[in-house]
Amino acid sequence: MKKTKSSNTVLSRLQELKATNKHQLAVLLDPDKVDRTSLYAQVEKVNEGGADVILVGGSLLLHQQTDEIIRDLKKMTDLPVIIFPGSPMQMSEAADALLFLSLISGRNPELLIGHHVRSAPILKKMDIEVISTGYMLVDGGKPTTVSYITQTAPIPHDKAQIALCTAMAGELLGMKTLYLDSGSGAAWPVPSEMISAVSEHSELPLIIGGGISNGETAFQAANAGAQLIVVGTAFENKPSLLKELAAAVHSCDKIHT
Ligand code: 1GP
Repeated sequence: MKKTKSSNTVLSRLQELKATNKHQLAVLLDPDKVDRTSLYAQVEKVNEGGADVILVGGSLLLHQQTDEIIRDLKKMTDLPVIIFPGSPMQMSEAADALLFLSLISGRNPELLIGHHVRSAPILKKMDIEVISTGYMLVDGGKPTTVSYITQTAPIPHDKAQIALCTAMAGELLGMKTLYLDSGSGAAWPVPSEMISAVSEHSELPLIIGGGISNGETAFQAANAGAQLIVVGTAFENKPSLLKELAAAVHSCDKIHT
């Protein structure tokens, strides 16, 4: 049988990380903030910094350039490129995988199932790995673009039990991974207690992002049980920080072996 990108390569890798207690760092590139002409320099910094994965996505879509950016990216790096879509329009067959996000912490039907109905027929025709993802927004200490755009209340910062029950529901609904996000530029990252509560009671690989701005917060997320740590704003502000973040995330592998 012809091996295609729909062969679950990215999901298998995340599951393997969970099974072996390993951790990876993802850099989030927002197509609205990436200039195609300076992309090469950015990707060099990602490669040099020791990141393992590139996520592409953003809550707004000011410029229709997701597909062009991803095609360019795939020529510049061997790292897996995963779409983290802020809207159903953000898709590209050139990517390795797409996180098919259902905002399970919210009660906005469009973001639970509506967008999915519109994008499913297109995705079914594409040669792309689609990963069903329970997306959970967690209070990051200030309003973020994602909380405003989605018009949903995030899970309170100190309510790990709500996050845990939501994660359990996502798992029982058949989702394959969970993304806990305190939103881009959050003042507080997702708390370690919440990450460990979800990680200990769920078989699903965990993606954590929002407000991770230094080695210490990256380490805490990985050490609490996240497999993939996502960094956007910190990389945009200071690309040289990436080495510290990657070292912090990868140092957890040694602790857990
Ligand atoms: C946001 O998880 C991402 O959806 C990344 O957040 O920009 O704060 O790193 P930051």
